[in-house]
Amino acid sequence: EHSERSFIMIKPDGVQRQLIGEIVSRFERRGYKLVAAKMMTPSVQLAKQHYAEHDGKPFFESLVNFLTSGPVFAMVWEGKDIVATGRKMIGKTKPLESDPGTIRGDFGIDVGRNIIHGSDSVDSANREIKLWFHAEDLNSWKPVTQGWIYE
Ligand code: YYY
Ligand code: MG
Repeated sequence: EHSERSFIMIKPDGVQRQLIGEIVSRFERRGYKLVAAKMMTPSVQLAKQHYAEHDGKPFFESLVNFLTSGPVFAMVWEGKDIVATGRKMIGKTKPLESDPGTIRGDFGIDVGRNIIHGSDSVDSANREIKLWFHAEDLNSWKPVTQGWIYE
């Protein structure tokens, strides 16, 4: 119950701009549960696998270069409708469409420096979580606040 999970990753620009705390705080305050997190610099292979759907597109190479340019903060968040809600909290891909109040809309300007990634479907989430985390690093736990967040 309420066990949907999403892969959320603060990209190198978000880490450099010291937005980890701000972003983690937004998900915590919303009521979502952190089940895994790690800081790491992704390999080119991992970045290419992660963005495999964009292989061949004009921005693919610069996207992979950007993602591997420094540490990212990779996370798994859990809760009711986290995939769709996470995308709303992140904001749209196109800068002109990323509304104020969203992470991209509050902190970013350029599409190639858009601070954060979030899975776009439950299937993508499952694929990405497997790609970035070992199963034993996903923590199942019950926050004491649960009864005050879910009816
Ligand atoms: O899922 P989301 O990150 O919102 O966008 P995608 O269409 O999956 O593209 C992945 C990533 O690629 C995007 O976050 C920035 C980059 N990108 C780009 O640099 N230029 C584009 N025209 C489209 C996407
Ligand atoms: Mg995407």
